[in-house]
Amino acid sequence: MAGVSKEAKTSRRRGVWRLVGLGASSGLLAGYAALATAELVSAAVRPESSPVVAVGGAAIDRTPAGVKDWAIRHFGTDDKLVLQLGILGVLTLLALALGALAARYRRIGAAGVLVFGLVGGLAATSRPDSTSIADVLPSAAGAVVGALLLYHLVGRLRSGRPSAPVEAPDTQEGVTTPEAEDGNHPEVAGWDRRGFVVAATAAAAAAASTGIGLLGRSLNGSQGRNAVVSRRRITLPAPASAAAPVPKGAALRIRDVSPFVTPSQGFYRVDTALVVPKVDAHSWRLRIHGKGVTRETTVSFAELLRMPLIERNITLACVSNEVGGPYVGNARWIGVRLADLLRQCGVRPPSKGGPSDQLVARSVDGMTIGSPVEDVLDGRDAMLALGMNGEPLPFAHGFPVRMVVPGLYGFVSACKWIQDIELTTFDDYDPYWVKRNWARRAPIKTQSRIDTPKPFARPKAGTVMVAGVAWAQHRGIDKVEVRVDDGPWRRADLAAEDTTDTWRQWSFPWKATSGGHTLTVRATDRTGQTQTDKRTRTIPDGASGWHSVVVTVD
Ligand SMILES: Nc1nc2c(c(=O)[nH]1)N[C@H]1C(S)=C(S)[C@@H](COP(=O)(O)O)O[C@H]1N2
Ligand SMILES: [Mo]
Repeated sequence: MAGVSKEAKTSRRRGVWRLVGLGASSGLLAGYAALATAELVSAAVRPESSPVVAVGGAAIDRTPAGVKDWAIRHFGTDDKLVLQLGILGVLTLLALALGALAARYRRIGAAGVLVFGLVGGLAATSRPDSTSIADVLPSAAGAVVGALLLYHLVGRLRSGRPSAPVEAPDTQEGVTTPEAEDGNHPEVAGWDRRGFVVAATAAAAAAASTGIGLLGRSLNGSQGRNAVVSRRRITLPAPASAAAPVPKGAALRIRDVSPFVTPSQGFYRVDTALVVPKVDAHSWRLRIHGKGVTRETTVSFAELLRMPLIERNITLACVSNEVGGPYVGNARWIGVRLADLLRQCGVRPPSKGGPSDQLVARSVDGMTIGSPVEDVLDGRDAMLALGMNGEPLPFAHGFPVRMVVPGLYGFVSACKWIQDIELTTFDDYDPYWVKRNWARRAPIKTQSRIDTPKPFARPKAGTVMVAGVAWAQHRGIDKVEVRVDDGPWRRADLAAEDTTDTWRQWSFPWKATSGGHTLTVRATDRTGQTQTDKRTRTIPDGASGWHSVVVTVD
């Protein structure tokens, strides 16, 4: 650089930064235009083929079990939103970087966009629910639009300079001209400002309007219209075997205790689906096949509706529920007794010589969930549920059909959007969660929770109602005890029992004295087992330990 004046050097440096900045902006625009295009095309193909959804799904499947468990615990049902925002954040950074790179190396930058398209396309076609090569289309279209736009925009940054060689590839020359005639900033004299602004504005407007259009569509939920219509047309018949009326005393009149029946809207949701599957009940089929199935069967929704239905209250729990956590709920389910259907297919339990000991349920979105055949056939009310709390299943809870097995955690029993049941063995097949280090067999652990007072509440001295729920599905709750600080365990009052498959409310009138106190609860089930104080993590087969709440009495 000998002989170049200081000013010229500074000017050159500023010019480079400006080029990088404009390049990064071009990258961002191209990136968003690519995403908008991909989303638009995915709306036509199917929502799950969107690169964000596909890459997100692939990320979920590859997330280490511990991280996923952490995400479920910390973000709850928002875990998916957090993941998608994270993906958008990463894409934004990558787009900025690619744009800056493209300002210097135009072809490489544009090629980089195509590489992202390739990643998105591969992710979309390798998702378990992908059945068609058409799933690459959103990523491919997005990548082509993004690459062309980036190429064009970055080209504007260097063209328009009369002396510039035509398509001078990848040089910085254009920016170093110290003077410009037209009064533009001298550092970027060589760029086609008008062309850039026009193209950038057009791209931004197109991307923004597509984005708004897509938002509107997702808000009014026009996706899966057939599924919505099919759900609206369903009238659930009266069950052949109704649930016994819930005893009057099963629901305590205490504020802040979990209601005995959890409303569907408030029912916890845990699954790996970034887009809730919208399945048309009309075309839905369930296939039952595998080892020991002598009569392979495919049933339709209408056929299930014609079978004798059972109606039962069953408390569902998630293995990711921490002690004191919210992932447990009690609903009234209506459906077909699974054992009836399996017997019609010739399935026998292993204890009667049947060759299969694992029932693998497969959902439309590729989830696999394995349950012990013995449990499903042992007389408990395992069912293919068609309804929840008096209406067809909500989409988020598995419409049109899901499994529910009393006593087993959801990840080993409660397959939503089910479409296939395969009889196999635990030796031969590891379902989704087992591949990720969760247990093969996971009966629900006896648990109890304090719903009120809330942690760090400040009740007044005097009688304070301590209350909550306890569950030990299919064994039943026999006793709940409460301890204040390090005092003796004292029996809580138990609400009436509905069935052994449902949770039980409890209450304990506490003579609270002022100061800080720790309230602890434990339950004992009908087998005589008292909930252990040994704290374990949720992985691999559910958390154990006692729930405590610290309060300050005024
Ligand atoms: N298809 C599908 N079914 C699924 C899951 C899933 O991720 N995909 N998650 C399971 C888990 S871990 C639980 S705890 C229950 C939760 O059911 P809910 O969301 O209706 O409460 O669904 C089970 N069924
Ligand atoms: Mo779960």
